[in-house]
Amino acid sequence: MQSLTNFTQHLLTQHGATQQSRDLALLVNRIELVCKIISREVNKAGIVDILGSTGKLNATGDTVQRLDIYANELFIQVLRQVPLVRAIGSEENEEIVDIEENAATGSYVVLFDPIDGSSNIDVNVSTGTIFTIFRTASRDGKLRKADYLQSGNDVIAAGYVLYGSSTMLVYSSGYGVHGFTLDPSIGEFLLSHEHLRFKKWGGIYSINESYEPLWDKKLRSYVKEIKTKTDITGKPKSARYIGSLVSDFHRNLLKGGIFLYPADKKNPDGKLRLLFEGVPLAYLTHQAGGMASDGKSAILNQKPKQLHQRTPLFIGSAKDVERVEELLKL
Ligand code: P6P
Repeated sequence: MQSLTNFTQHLLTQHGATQQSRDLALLVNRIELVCKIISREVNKAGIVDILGSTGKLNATGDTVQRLDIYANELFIQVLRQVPLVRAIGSEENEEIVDIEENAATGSYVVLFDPIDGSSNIDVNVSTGTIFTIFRTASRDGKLRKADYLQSGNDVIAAGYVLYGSSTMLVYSSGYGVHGFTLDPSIGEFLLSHEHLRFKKWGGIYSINESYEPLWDKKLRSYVKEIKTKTDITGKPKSARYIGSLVSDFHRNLLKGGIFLYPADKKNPDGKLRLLFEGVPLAYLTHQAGGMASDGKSAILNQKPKQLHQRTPLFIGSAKDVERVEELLKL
């Protein structure tokens, strides 16, 4: 019998019908709506040039936009209509979106990367939406940096939607990590992977090895080690790197592994963004018994100074991340 547990039912069962759980149910329900539309559009790849302008006009005469801009605008349009949302941060927007009309009712900030890895869409490689929900720190209706430059320890909920062979919502609000698979025939995300956990040691490593000439020697020694030395799992790791963070992360979550995007000569602070990628995935990782580090300390403890701040990222099976930190600290 197919699971008929949808996100809202699962959340309210876990949290009880508290005010915060009802708020979260509404916020994630809106995120689900946008992601169902993105899923529909992503699956049109090949029929419509969804990364360029189609050159076609829609019903109201607007030129249909590139998908990642389209997704970004849709997220902002949908979320700003939720009175609970005080501000929105997007990887596509340089500045925070201050929703002044919600000053009296908004007590949440939603940060998202609308389509991480969108350049993969036109080669039919999976991509993902990543989101994080914070409560505002301010209580007087004003919006301050402290309301959105928050550390991962203050996350209320975070997750991603993976547009892959199926469309999956993977999310946590502090009670473990759970996966919901979209059944397009009924338009519902239904519980399919409850209590996802990282393996202590993973059999996979994910890193872009074309940058090896840019790495420092300690990182080189780690990658050499995992290709040869048998660690507690008894065998060297396999390389899997899709170039789409959510896909690499999701596979490693299900099968065990470590994803590495280090700082290097080209990206001295790393390439990935702390608030839009590092924090939400580190939150999920912590909830799933894994570890997430910038090479020196836990991602969750980082105090963001800018909205688009970058960070090195070592994330996944705890024992593997511990080993990287050990070697990088030598
Ligand atoms: P590189 C996609 O552009 C992205 O932000 C992540 O999804 C992905 O993990 C990473 O960049 C890939 O970067 O430098 O290996 O192409």
